[in-house]
Amino acid sequence: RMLELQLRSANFDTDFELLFQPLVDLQTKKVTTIEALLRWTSTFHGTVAPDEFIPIAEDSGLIVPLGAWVLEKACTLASDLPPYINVAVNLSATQIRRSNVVDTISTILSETGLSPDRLEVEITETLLLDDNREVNSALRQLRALGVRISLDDFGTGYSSLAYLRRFTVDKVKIDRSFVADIVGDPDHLAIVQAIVGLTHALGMTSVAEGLETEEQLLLIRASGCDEAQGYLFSPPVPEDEIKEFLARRG
Ligand code: G
Ligand code: G
Ligand code: MN
Ligand code: NA
Repeated sequence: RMLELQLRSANFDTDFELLFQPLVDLQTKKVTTIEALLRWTSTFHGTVAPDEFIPIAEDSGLIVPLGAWVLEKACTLASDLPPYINVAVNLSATQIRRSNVVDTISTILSETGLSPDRLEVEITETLLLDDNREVNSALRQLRALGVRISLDDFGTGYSSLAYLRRFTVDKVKIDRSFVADIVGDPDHLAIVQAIVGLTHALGMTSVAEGLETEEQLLLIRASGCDEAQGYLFSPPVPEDEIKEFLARRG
């Protein structure tokens, strides 16, 4: 309750910050994409984790204007970066169901001048599961615009191979829980290898999330996975730091 009130009275530009974390191509070692990750510093509660405030923002509908703010910030930054760097933005189910997210996105793309194929929207597999007509149609319209779709935290929900085909996503992000145990647990390595094989068979790009060690990197690279993201490369960092990171090893 208290958090909801604080969230409702928050000033986006002063109370929120967008951090960025790179996704690295495992062959070329170059950054392909930066993912925008939202942070909230509440006047009363201090730093609040997204896992805490995103669900409140969703329930209260505030995720619609807040999500538009995130999209605008992220696309503005990307339009200022080299054209081979994409930007990824997390979309929540509420944004798709309770607003015209396709209109919002196409307006922001034309205002910022960002080419649609440089925007990747990250959705979770639960969103695909409920087989909702609006969601379905919104995703198809986004793809028709040229926007790319990534499936976040893959493997944690009721992942069905059928959904991957039906919705033709562009990228599959393998949940970090599989990556965490990959070194000690042969089952997890087998799962990662299977997901990578599947995404390639379907013409999609695979990403390993939560890479923290060189040992994990070796196994992930050997699995044929295309890209990786994690503290090993960089934690989520502010805009000026991601620009420095890109300048050093774009
Ligand atoms: O930044 P962190 O790794 O702590 O993110 C925790 C969760 O919050 C992740 O599931 C991430 O997808 C989600 N998240 C972060 N930023 C945003 C955002 O701008 N919009 C939405 N909908 N979710 C976000
Ligand atoms: O659900 P989503 O993948 O959007 O959330 C990304 C979350 O993962 C963010 O909260 C981010 O801070 C976190 N994260 C990013 N890299 C790593 C990592 O290497 N290890 C761990 N434990 N968390 C990470
Ligand atoms: Mn994500
Ligand atoms: Na994820």
